[in-house]
Amino acid sequence: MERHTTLGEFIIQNQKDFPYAKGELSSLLSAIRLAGKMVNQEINKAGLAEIRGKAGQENVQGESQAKLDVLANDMFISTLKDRGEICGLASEELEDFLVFNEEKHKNANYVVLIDPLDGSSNIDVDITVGTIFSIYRRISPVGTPVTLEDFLQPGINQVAAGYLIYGTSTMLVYTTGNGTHGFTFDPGIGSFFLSHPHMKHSESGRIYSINEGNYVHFPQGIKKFIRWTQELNEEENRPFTSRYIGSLVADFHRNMLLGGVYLYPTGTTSPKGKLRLLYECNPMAFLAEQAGGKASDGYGRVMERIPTELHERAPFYCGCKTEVEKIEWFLNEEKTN
Ligand code: P6P
Repeated sequence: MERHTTLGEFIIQNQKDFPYAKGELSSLLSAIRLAGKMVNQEINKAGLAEIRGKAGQENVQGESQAKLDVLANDMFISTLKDRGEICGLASEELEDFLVFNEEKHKNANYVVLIDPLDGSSNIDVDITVGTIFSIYRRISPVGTPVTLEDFLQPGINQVAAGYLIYGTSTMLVYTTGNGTHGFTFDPGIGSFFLSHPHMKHSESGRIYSINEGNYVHFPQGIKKFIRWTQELNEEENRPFTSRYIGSLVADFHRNMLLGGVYLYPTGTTSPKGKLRLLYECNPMAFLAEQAGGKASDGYGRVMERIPTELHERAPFYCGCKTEVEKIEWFLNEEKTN
């Protein structure tokens, strides 16, 4: 049986793909890999250790934090800070960004934005959760303290993005702009092995993922799209199948493998959408586009939105190109009527 390539070997083999790489991005990805293994270990024993349930505090989003949210956040911050490749980090769990300005960080070129544990409300009920990360080159001068502008870059500036999915198996999926590749963790060996090279969205799919409990709050265009998916049309392979896990990483990963589209529209409870542009939309959009899919805010490429604040939200439609374009069509039809 052919031996699979490890994540470390893959990164080195593709070192040339990293812009301006002097091994920094490789080292940064290996730090993320290490932190992912540590979080994975904690998640797998959540039911045993006293790390389930609420941490008794709220994050900047006003959401009550699970103990594992805090644990995962701390693990990624300490592991990434340990390396000298990043000069700052922003986390969905923290109000403000962190400045890393020890001696070892003074020549650092990169910043990381992270959602340390996405879908964490699912942990106590043993449903798949994930970590999402996004990496940019700093735009402020090297050697100076990182600034807010380094984090408020459009998604098109990302140099790398990815997620860890803690599911029936644990995987790390990432892109540096040369395709989207998936690595499966072998706990017996303690390494990630290349299991899904060049992951691809099919042109069209027949799964739609949305929380239909919010139907009354959806824009008319989204209501029309949902009704469209439910009409009988054998030629267009309809009706669709509804699959919604309540964990973006899990829904995204299944839709990329099986063909589908994920929707989180605006609504009265979330007038700008619920998902965070910097920590969720942009990294998943980068991965989707690199896999031949599409990621839209309903009217345009979500990665072209210019962020104005760290925790801003955006409507998010992501997956197979055909269905994302159908959603845009319905929303634009509503706009022009
Ligand atoms: P709702 C998790 O909080 C998350 O950000 C995504 O992972 C998930 O898809 C969505 O929110 C679930 O939101 O409102 O359907 O519970």
